[in-house]
Amino acid sequence: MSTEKAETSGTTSPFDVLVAEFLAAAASDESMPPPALAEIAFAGRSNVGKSSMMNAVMQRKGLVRTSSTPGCTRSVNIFHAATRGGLDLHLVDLPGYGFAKRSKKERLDWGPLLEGYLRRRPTLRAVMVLIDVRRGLESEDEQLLEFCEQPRPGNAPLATYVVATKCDLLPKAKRKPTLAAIAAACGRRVIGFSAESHDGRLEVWKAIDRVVRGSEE
Ligand SMILES: Nc1nc2c(ncn2[C@@H]2O[C@H](COP(=O)(O)OP(=O)(O)OP(=O)(O)O)[C@@H](O)[C@H]2O)c(=O)[nH]1
Ligand SMILES: [Mg+2]
Repeated sequence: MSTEKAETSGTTSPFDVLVAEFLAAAASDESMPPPALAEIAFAGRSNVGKSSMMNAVMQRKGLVRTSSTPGCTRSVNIFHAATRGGLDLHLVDLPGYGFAKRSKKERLDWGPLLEGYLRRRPTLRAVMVLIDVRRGLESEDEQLLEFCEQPRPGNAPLATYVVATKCDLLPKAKRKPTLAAIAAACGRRVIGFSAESHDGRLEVWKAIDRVVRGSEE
């Protein structure tokens, strides 16, 4: 199990991540570790920046494997994180969708893994749906949001958040209007994020905090 040293900025925050470690990788329902702590999952199109966002959220470089080639994350990867403010939870990296170059067999194998995890994981509380700020919400993202918002028989409903990643790739002056346009188009609040600058990290942790402490409205 790898526990890396936190990147610290000098000042302390309740959302400093004091513990961040890999817990388990599951390629099927059967190999999923037993449910324990509350889980927050990161989902979205291949290459959108799910694994990079998790490293930024956990203040670790290279704990979660990332790649410039789409299709990097191929199983449900569960990490344990504990914050200075007392949150103790799992962050879950999911394989991306919309990657046409995968073999047909792989595509067929991953659908049920993702859907099964989202539907049946009793400890799953929220899904962060990541979109590329330059592309906005695409039909597969909308389908995923709809899927996550359907009732989960026997399990608590999921909170969903739309996170627009790679905001650093937009000129500064375009960030606010672009986020506002995406929010207006999908009728939801959108959190802007950058794994490069860590912009949006606090907002993400505040959302996670509300969900995990049960004060989600
Ligand atoms: N400029 C910039 N690049 C980013 C950002 N987030 C991710 N990237 C880059 O985008 C590529 C994909 O990042 P990953 O985090 O591996 O993406 P992923 O969504 O986990 O991809 P899959 O596991 O293939 O589904 C890498 O080259 C990252 O360095 C960001 O906020 N800004
Ligand atoms: Mg990944």
